[in-house]
Amino acid sequence: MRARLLFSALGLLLTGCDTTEDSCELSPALAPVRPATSTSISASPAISAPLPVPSPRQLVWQERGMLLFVHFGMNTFTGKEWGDGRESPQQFQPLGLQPRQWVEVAQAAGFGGLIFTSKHHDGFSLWPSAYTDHSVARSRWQDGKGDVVRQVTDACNEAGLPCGLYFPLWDRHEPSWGTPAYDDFFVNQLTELLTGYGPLFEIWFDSAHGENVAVPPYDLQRYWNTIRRYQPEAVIANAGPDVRWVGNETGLAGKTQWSEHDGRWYPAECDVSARPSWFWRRREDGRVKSVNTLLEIYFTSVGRNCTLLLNVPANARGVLPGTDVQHLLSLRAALDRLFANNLAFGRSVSASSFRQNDPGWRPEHVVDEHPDTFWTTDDDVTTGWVEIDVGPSRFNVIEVEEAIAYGQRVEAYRVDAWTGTRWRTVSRGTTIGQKKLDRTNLVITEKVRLVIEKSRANPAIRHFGLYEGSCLP
Ligand code: FUL
Repeated sequence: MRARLLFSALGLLLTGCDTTEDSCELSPALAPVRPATSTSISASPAISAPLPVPSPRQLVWQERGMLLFVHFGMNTFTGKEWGDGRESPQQFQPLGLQPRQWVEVAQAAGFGGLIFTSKHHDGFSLWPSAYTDHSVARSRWQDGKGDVVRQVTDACNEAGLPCGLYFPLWDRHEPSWGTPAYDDFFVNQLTELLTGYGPLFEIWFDSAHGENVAVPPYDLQRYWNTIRRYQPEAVIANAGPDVRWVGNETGLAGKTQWSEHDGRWYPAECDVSARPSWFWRRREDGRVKSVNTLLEIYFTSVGRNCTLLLNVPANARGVLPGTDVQHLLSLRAALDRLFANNLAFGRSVSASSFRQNDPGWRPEHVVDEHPDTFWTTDDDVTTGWVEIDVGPSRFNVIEVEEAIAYGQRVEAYRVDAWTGTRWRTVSRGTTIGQKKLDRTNLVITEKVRLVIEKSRANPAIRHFGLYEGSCLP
């Protein structure tokens, strides 16, 4: 009910997924109807991990699924994407800043956290930094006494929504940029943010620079040490050791997607804007990505072992614009509807084998909806199958998850459906990881099997789901 109440509180009428591009209706769904999970099931026993594994902070981060990115700052008022740092602080004048609305929308739409631009390349700091003359303290907004970072972090903390901060390496206002003194400036500002605003779950370093800009030798290790010192639970993304950029800004991960990278655990994040630009521009109010496009992005990011960082900019009033909000809530409704009924949940299961014949690793764990139980085989067994008797069923979406706490193992898999006389392959793929979503033609069957064809170590599968979606991109 919570999602519904918030919809009406936000004064939104959700009648369709998109009046312009989408062909099928998406009315708001109730909160997801997940099958009840048995609390009596305890976690599967640990297994050895001969591969790189996530740190605790990375593991928590990879469970977050979707994150809301909010771009807001000087560019919101100048209409630029990259300010040059010579903008007058007087131009920053939000008339009705409401970070609580951002947080309500993020929670209603099911985001696992919010990341906010504490400053952008123009260097205009949205908190009253003691280390620059280019900040909200020099604006007329709230007589120069305002602090946007405070308002955003407070709103998140009050609502229990994890908050992260975007922070660029390239500061076009700061005179010391490009000299060794810049590292001190950078660490000083970073320390203000890390120590003054409560817990932060992610620091998003933007390493973008203009085309002809000579990138100076930033002391990244010192920046990382500062974050570890003051916010040890925060992941450091992009120019950082915990989270890597997927390599484009379109929300598109490769079909083969390893969280292991260069011999270490380094999962990918897909950042993409719901609009053509990262910052709000009135002329783009009619160019918000359709719900179908957002759903497609969900499949190609979250559904390919990545975290999705989806940007919705706040407008010049300081609120998330109505169309964008409507699309986010409709996306949530579409996801809730699609994943409400796992046809494999609780069904009877058999497997080629399971580890030491110990029930802690039995194949039923792939359909128990318990995040900490999994099916695995003996150490030397790197292929195998799990068969699920689903009863008369129709599906067109397959969801598979590995127990990534023990590394990412599977290199090739397929899903077969029983035709009545033989197995027919309905989907095949390479990597699985945190989550893999495959779309298929409508499959009508009574039995399904997940076949692990190749794995770097004994496979460890924690979840298998089958769903029927009527409105898939
Ligand atoms: C890029 C920036 O240059 C864009 O303006 C935006 O902030 C995006 C998220 O990262 O690299």
